[in-house]
Amino acid sequence: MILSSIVILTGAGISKESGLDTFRDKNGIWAKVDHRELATPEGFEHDPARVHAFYNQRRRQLRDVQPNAAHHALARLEGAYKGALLLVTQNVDDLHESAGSRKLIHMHGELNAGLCGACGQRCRWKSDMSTHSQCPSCRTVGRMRPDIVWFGEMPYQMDRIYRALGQAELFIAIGTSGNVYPAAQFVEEAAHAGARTVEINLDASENTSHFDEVIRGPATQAVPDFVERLLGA
Ligand code: BV8
Repeated sequence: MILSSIVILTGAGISKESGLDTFRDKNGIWAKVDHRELATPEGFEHDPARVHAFYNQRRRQLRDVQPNAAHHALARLEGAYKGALLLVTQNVDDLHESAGSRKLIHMHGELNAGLCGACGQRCRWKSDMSTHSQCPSCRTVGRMRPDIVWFGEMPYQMDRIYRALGQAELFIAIGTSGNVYPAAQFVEEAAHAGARTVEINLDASENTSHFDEVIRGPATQAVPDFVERLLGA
């Protein structure tokens, strides 16, 4: 049997049960702060110290959280699945790689990475960052920023993602509200290419109606069940 190629998109909901906040749930991150002040280049330009503090707090939090059963199930799927598989995450946490996922794209960047505004080099960054931080490549001081894709910026590896969506026979979206573009459009790209589309989410998302199958429930239960179903097929 020709094994299908799978594209998986995850959002903040897959990390919720590991203790990380989502964005648009009632007590989500954007309910407390305005994303235009903290997750845009203009916001960083206007008050870099405040934006650094926001990301430093979230980067520090990664030391205290662990991947959950949903992250581990996706890593297991990658290891056991003989067909092509690509995991695209909107999340900036490191829980997928901690669970063992390797065929992974962080389309919105990563908390554990820095980007130099002077030389454009990206680097691993696990400690606090400030307006006094120095770029390890060009040594410039004061031009480091979190390697996070902010609103109005182009997400990473879009060509590779669209190529995978164009060849997908199965597209699964997990823990995302379908509010943010271009990620929210991936289900339509995959469907257009003939993929079967499945949404695994706690609540209805903005684009639930685009999916062939909808599985309602917490990721730590629904994702391992779905992976067993897929591997057992
Ligand atoms: C771009 C980094 C173009 C920051 C993020 C009007 C219409 C259409 C588009 C736009 C528009 N105006 C502006 C735009 C473009 C904009 C956009 O989409 N805005 C939205 C608000 C309308 N998009 C952009 O700017 C993007 N770039 O378009 O560039 C371009 C073109 C050419 C040249 C240059 C540029 C860039 C967007 C990236 C922004 N950065 N993150 C940070 O993390 O600090 S976005 C941010 O939202 C996060 O990355 C997050 O991942 C993403 C999406 O959120 P979700 O992951 O879905 O999380 P959310 O809380 O929303 O939902 C969680 C879900 O989980 C819920 O449904 C809940 O029910 C579920 N859940 C909860 N618990 C569980 C669960 N599910 C299962 N189990 C559980 N236990």
